[in-house]
Amino acid sequence: MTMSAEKSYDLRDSGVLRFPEGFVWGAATAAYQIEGAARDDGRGPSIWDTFSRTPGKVYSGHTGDVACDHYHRYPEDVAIMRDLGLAAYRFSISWPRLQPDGSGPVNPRGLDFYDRLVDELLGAGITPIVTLYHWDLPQTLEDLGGWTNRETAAHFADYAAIAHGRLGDRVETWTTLNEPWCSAFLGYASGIHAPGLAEPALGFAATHHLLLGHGLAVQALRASGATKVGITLNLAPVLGDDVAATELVDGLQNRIFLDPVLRGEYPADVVERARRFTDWSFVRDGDLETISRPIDLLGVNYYHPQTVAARTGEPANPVYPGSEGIAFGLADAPKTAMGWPVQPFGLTDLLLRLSRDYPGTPLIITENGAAYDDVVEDGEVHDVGRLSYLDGHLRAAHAAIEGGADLRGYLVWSLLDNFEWAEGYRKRFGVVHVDYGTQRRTPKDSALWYSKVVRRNGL
Ligand code: NCW
Repeated sequence: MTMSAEKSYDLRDSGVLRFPEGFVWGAATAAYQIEGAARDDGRGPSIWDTFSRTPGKVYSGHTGDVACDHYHRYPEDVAIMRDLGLAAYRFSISWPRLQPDGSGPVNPRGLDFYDRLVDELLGAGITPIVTLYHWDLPQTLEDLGGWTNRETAAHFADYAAIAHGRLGDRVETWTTLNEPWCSAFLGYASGIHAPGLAEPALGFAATHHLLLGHGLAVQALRASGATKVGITLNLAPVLGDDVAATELVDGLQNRIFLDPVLRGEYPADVVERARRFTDWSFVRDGDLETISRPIDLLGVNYYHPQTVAARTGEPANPVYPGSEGIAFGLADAPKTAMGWPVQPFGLTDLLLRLSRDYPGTPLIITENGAAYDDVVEDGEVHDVGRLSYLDGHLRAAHAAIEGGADLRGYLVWSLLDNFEWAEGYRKRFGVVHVDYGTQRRTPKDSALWYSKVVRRNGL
C-alpha cells in the first residue's frame, strides 16, 4: 500500500477532514422496506409478502404492505433528499413489480413507477443508483425452488435487461445483488429471513446461484450498454485470537463471495469445510468465468466487525454452517438498538484489506448506519447515538482513503425509517424519522448534520 503525501495533504484543510473531489454522498433504501403499495398496479407477490404473513417470522406480524408509502409519496422523499443536498440515491427495484411472476410478461405500470422516480431524482439533481435485487424474490420463482434452482439465475439476467432497457438511458450505475450472504444464509440456511428455509446445503446452492445470477446479469447489462456495473456485499472483519475460528468465519462471510467475483474461484478452505453439507455439484464448467466478469465497482455494506472465539461445546451458529465450537458476538463495545457493536475501526481495516487483497476495483460504501430507539420531541429527533456512529465511521472511511483505499462514495443506510425485515418497524435506521400512523417525515439531527458534511465535502 502506498500512501502519497500529496493526497493526505489534500484531504486535510485547517483541521477539516476533506474527502476527495467528486466523492459521492447519498442515502440508500430498498423497495420492500419503503414502498408499500404491495398490491397496486399489478405487482406480484414476493417471498417477503409470504414470509411476513407466516406467524412468528416477523416481529408482531408486521408486513411491507404500506411501509413508508413511498410508492405514492416519492416526490416528497426526493424533495427531502434535495433539501439535504444529497448527490446520490441508491434504491432497489422490486422484481415482482416489473415481472409479477419473475419471468415472462412485463408489467408496464411497474416500469412506469421507476421511470417516474428516476425522472423526479434527475429533476432534483440527484444521481440514481439502482440495486436490482434487494431480497424480494417473486413468489412464483420461490415456488420453483427460488435461489436453490439454477433457472432463477437466468431469469434474473432477463429481468436485469428489462430494467436496464427502460432506465439505462438515465441511470448509469447498476448493482446486481444486495448482500447475497443474507439471501443465502439468512434465507435458506437458517430460516431467519424469507423464504425461511433452514438447510445448510440449500445455503450453499443459493450462494452459487445468486453469484451466477450476478454474473449473468452483468453480461446482460453490458449487452444492453451499461458501463458502471457492480455488486454489493455485506462484509465484516473477523476479530479474535483463534486463527482457525476467524478463518472459518471470514471464509463464510467474506471470501465465499469476494473470491468468485474478483478472482474467479471459490476459496479452497471454504469448499473443503462445506463438503459435509454439499458436494458442490451445482458448480458447472464455465460458471466461475461468468461470475468473475469484470465489474466497475464493489459496493461495501459495513455495520460492525464479527468477534469470535473458540469455545468447546458451542453449537453451530446456523447462519455460519459448520461453526460449532465457535462463540460469536463478544465485542466489548457500545451497542446499537440491533445489539450490533459500534467499532468504526473495522471499516478502515475492511477497506484497506479490500484494497490489498482485491486491488483494482473502486469501492463505494453502499450502506452504513445504525438503529437507535429514536423519539420525536417537539418536532425534533435528537439522535446523538446515530450522529456519533456516522461521524466515527466517516472518520474511519477517511482514514482508509488516506491509507490508499480507492473509495469513491458513501451512502447512509437509511434515508427513512423502514421495515427492518424480521424486526418489523421496531428498529429505526433512518436519518429521517417516519411516523407510521401519519406518514409524517421528520429529518433527525443526524440528517441535518449529514447535510452539512455533504455540503462541505468533509467533517
Ligand atoms: S438486516 C441487514 N441489514 C439491514 C437492512 O435494513 C438492509 O436492508 C440490509 O441491506 C441494514 O443493512 C442490511 N443486514 C443483515 C443483518 C444480519 C443479521 C444477522 C442475524 C444473525 C443471527
